[in-house]
Amino acid sequence: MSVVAYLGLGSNQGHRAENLRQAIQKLNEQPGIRVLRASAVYETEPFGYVEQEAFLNMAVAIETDLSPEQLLDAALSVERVLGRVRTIRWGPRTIDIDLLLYGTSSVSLEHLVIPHPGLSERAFVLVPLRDIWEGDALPGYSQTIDHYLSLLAEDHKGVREWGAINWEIGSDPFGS
Ligand code: GSY
Repeated sequence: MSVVAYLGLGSNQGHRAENLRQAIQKLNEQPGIRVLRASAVYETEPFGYVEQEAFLNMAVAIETDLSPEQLLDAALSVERVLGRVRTIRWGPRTIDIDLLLYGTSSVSLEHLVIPHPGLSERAFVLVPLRDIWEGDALPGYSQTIDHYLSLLAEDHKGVREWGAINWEIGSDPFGS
């Protein structure tokens, strides 16, 4: 049985747009994953550890036959292929792939929690997700994306639309 899941992607090292584009392509090449929709790309101020470069963030909707843990393994393998090295916990990264939502399911394991905890407090996740979310209240949360965004103070938003990635034909319109 297939499920629609939502992933958050981020990059603040190297060729950020190219990292995002390759991540989407490689996710789409994984057995049991089909990318359905992609949000716009947003440039976002770093959250948590602020002494690092700005991120590019986006979100994708996928259709998947994989279980949540298999999906996590697939996301981690795409991160590895794209050269992600885990050094400092909140530190810079070539690519980060977060499992945000998996249908309406909740998962609570030591290494995997879905819906993603902190989702409702992070504009860099909520704004891209709003582009592609087909629903009302977020599963596991009682309210809509707009509601949670309205609770974030202006100076905690730090999210600017940056462009779009044409991941389907594999081109890079930015060259930066
Ligand atoms: O949680 C994902 C990695 N990450 C990000 C991010 O993707 N975007 C922004 N703006 N800040 C972040 N801090 C971390 S950690």
